[in-house]
Amino acid sequence: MSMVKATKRLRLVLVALICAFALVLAGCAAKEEQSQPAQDSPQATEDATGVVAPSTTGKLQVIGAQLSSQAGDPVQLRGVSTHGLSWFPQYVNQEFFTELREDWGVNVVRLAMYTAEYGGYCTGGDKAALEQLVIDGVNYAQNADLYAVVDWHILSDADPNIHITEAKQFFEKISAEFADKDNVIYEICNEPNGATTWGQITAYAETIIPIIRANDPDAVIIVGTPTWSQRIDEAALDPLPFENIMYTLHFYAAEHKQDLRERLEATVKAGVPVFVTEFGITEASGDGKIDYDSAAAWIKLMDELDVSYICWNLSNKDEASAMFLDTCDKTSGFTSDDLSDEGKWLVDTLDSPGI
Ligand code: IDC
Repeated sequence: MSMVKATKRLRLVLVALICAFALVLAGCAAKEEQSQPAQDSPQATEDATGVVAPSTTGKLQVIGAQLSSQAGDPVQLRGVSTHGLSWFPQYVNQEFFTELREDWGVNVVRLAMYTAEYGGYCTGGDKAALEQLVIDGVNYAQNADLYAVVDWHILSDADPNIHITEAKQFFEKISAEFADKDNVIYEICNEPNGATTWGQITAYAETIIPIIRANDPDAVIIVGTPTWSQRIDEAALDPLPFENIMYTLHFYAAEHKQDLRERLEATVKAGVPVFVTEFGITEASGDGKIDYDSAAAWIKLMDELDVSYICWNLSNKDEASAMFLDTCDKTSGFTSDDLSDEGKWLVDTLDSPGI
């Protein structure tokens, strides 16, 4: 080999080495950048499954309109609601709640305890059994790293004052039970309706909230609004005089559309904290057709506003809002073949990691 050729080859080898070294350095820098958490983003509190959870966000608080972690970072909860606990108690089990967290990627479960319908707490239902289901549900949720919403599910009893005596007893007992837990959120009246005014709801809330706060001084408490929890605007005009309060908005996407979305947007942008503790993508009956376009518009808006939301319902009832097919009698270990159209839509929407 000539001297010139050898020098050229040496130069080429050197250049290649320098390039390789530069590439390695650039790679390291990029990796370092990726591993830096985005300081001011809510993503900073996400864990390995990609959603925020009690173990990383701790006891929740409300800052302005925003549900927030113990440290003050914005938190969005996304999850599922049971059907009535008297109707479908079987889905309250540890295996399934763990699966909800790990495979479905949710971070909140709502425990819907009807007060007046079928086996209702205030209309002859088994109070002790229902309380135990709520306690079990909160414990399973805690073990699975989920927040739990304890839902006093008024419906045909349109005014929460109708059963205020039972509500006082229930919330006193249950908040004493949960006083040391960081994963509990109280929803004190699902859907006031009929002629019930915000003033009547306020009177009820001003009785119940201090009872909960006596045991659990900072708990987040969610308050239903008139007209099946659609009139968050009325709550906004006359907010409750307590910290860590949120107001309920519910929608069923095939019936409730742009005007209600505009109400949500205006209310949240005005600084009022709203939590969508129940929604479906069907008609308001919980059955009928699904409206995927309206559902997509709702999800987009709630995600943009960082509003938390919980989908109705965990059951295999023969209705379109049930997550499971009526032919499926499993209580855990679900696969996508077990899901209804709404169930499939939900796991797609949540980008669920394991189902
Ligand atoms: C529905 C259930 C249905 C049950 C009925 C009882 O899906 O199986 O028979 O309650 O009245 C709500 C309520 C919620 C309703 C749901 C669908 O909070 O209890 O569940 N819905 O109708 N508000 C708007 C819709």
